[in-house]
Amino acid sequence: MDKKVFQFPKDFIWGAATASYQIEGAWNEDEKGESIWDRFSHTPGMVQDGDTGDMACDHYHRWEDDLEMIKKLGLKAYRFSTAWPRVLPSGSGSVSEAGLEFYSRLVDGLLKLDIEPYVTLYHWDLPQKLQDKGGWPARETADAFVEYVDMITRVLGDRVKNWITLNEPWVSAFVGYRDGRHAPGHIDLHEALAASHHLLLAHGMAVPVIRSNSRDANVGITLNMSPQYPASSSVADRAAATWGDGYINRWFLDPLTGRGYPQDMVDSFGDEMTFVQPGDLESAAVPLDFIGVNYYTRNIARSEKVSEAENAPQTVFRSDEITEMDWEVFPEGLYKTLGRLYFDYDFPVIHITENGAAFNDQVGADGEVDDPARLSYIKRHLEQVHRAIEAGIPVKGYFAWSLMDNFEWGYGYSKRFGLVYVDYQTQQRIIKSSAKWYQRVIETNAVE
Ligand code: IFM
Repeated sequence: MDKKVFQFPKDFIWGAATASYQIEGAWNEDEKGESIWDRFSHTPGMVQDGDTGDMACDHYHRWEDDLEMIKKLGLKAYRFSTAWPRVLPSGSGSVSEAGLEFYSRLVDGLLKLDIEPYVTLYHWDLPQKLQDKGGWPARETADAFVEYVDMITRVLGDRVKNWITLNEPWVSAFVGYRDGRHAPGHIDLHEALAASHHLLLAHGMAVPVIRSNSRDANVGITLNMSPQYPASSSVADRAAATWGDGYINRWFLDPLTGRGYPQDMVDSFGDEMTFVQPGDLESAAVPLDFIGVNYYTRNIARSEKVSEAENAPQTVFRSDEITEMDWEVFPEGLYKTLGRLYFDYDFPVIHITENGAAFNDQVGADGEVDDPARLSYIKRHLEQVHRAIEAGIPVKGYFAWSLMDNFEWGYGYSKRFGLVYVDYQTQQRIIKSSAKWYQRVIETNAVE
């Protein structure tokens, strides 16, 4: 039987993504200021095995070789983030020329190799000095963000044409300020809600600044999304799915698209939300050129409000295929998510700014890293992307997470998401078999 070939549109953008704290290292070099992740990872007990991003992939020093590697993989686009405390060590005020030059050289290097830069302006490394003044729960942090964005887009705006204001603000707000599993490690719902609001405000205020400093730029934001599937058809499970959707998906999607905060969630949180000021929600709903979506898995919602025995029999179960993050492999959820962004929320362009999987990769006796499970994960997700495009959904780009193994936040270096293996002792990079396969996908513009 003939193998099915999924041919992609000719201008489809094939990329891979990283983030500053996860790869750069050089945490206190040149004039770089301390970030909340430096502080958090240096606090005993916060990160698995005491790992820190002090050295990470040493990308700050090895960036030229890394760009060569990106070129070798055939990537058309590279998504990376700029570290706010590298550019403005105290978060506002004095600027680090060394920091600006680093990113300027990186952008020039990419353009020279004909690789399109996609720059994320905030991927969780808030300057610690701003956290000391209240962090994201404080409104002033949004103003400081605009100052930082103005600075960096003035310098890079002539060459960078694709900007992402924030990466996964839900994680910044709720995992950082409600669950305490991420920096700054607070456990306070009110703080998390205020943080989410100021992140939205920061985004909304930054967009026009980016547009004025970077002519003809495409500007968007990246959200993590996870479709919710009720575990049964019971009222309780369906309500749990609606709640999960409100929490993870609608809490940011609705205000970004002019619908304001979802009332069911406002009621459920029971917070006065006094931090919302007139005009804020208009500002947050600024029109965007694209939405970035990070998709990894779905959630099966099972109500804890009634006992298992009282609830209808569960009919939806997670499959046995689980990644090292304990996330179910569920490619169809990506199709569902893309459809929703277009049909329900009407975004004109969608980029998948992250998708990928952590597996326990090993270097074989031959020095190679064979990772068939990752290859299969990416392949099946790309098939869903193709399906979405066929259905008329404007998906224009796909960025694998991640270019290389890196610091996986609270899990330290224990989870490997890379297309490229990193030996953290020697900093040697080894191209995994999934990357070789992806290289072929890019070359042929098709998934086979
Ligand atoms: O590593 C992270 C990334 O920084 C943000 N999105 C999810 C990835 C995997 O957990």
